[in-house]
Amino acid sequence: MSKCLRYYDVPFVVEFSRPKKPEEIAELSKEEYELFIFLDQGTAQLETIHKTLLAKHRDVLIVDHHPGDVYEHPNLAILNPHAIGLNGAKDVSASSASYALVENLDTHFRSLLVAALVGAIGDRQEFFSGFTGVNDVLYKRAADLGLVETREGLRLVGRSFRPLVETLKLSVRPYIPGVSGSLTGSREVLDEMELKHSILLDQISADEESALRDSLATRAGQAARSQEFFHTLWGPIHKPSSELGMVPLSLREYAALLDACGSLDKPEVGMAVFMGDKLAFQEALTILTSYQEEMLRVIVRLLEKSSSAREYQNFRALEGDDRVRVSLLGEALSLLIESGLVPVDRPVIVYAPTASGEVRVSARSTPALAMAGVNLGSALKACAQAVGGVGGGHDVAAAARIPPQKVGEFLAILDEHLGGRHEVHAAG
Ligand SMILES: [Mn+2]
Repeated sequence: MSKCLRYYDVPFVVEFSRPKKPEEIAELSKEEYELFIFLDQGTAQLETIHKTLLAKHRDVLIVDHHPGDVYEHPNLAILNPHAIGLNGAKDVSASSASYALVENLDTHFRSLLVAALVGAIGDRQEFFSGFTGVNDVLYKRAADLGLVETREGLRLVGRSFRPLVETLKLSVRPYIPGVSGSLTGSREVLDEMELKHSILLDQISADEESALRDSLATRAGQAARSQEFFHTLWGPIHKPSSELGMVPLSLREYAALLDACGSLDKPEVGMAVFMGDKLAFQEALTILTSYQEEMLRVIVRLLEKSSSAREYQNFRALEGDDRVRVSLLGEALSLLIESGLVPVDRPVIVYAPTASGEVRVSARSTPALAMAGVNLGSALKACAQAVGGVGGGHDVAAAARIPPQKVGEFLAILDEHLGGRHEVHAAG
């Protein structure tokens, strides 16, 4: 969207935020801008946007892929896949939707297909079987235009820019037991295969790469002998035909780079990379390393906690703590699931106190559970509201913030809600 505005010489200001709260949107209405664009949010906030911005006849554009009721208003343009019968949770990310919009303005924006797919991958919309829906259309278009090339391989971060021993040691997707976080373990794997520690993953032969895959899988042991682990470790690697920085990255690595910048409160660095800033690229790579190191600490902490996971009839709950960065717990849970280290026969949640005195809840399930009717977004929204908190999100990934004294009550209500007994009432 920024590239589009810049191309047409439209001055603009970008602000990165979580979905805005009502009072923050009210604050926004004091700004003198002619147009407000909400990306990857806005649908769930439409009522507030209506009362504040639209009521003052300010122009609003919403490009979003979260579910919610939409309606027409003379000052509002909204593009949301859910409003036209598509599934925003798996077929369209906010970046795919933004891309669709700018491509309709001018086909020269087609080079941005790469950015659209990075967004879809970052939103975990690339499945074992590939992309679906709009994302699949965009992927095929990118491949046809020669913008992206795909081959099978190890889907680790750092293929072209880190010594292989570091690539292994820093791997969080998947988390490889005995290797991730362990320099000794990573060295042993390479020594057994007589591979140099300093070689790049991009430099080894295809045979060596599949042998490395097998030895990583063996080392990871029983816990990682799952479909999830295998497909997270090995699969299609998409490489763009032109690079944004000094080293070639796969689309998945770009997604990891952006996610790292966002998670460590430097989203503007990730954006600068995509706007073509080469200096920012170097900084982003450094942030990526810090992020992976931090994520390893969170994962290890969560793994320690997973032995004491509480089993409810309709979900499993891990209690985190504030010894690690609480904002990374949801992503850590996703990574543990993808690494086959947390079973997903039912949804899993993790909760922990935040610095602001609330309890943050992150919930994850699978497309299979979503197909069976489990909707975490609506469940967390209803159950958080029932205890005086806020929540929402997609069917397979959602989050909530609740008052600390209401945790027990929230968990009980959530169990009832997910069990299909939708009468939400206070416990007791
Ligand atoms: Mn999104």
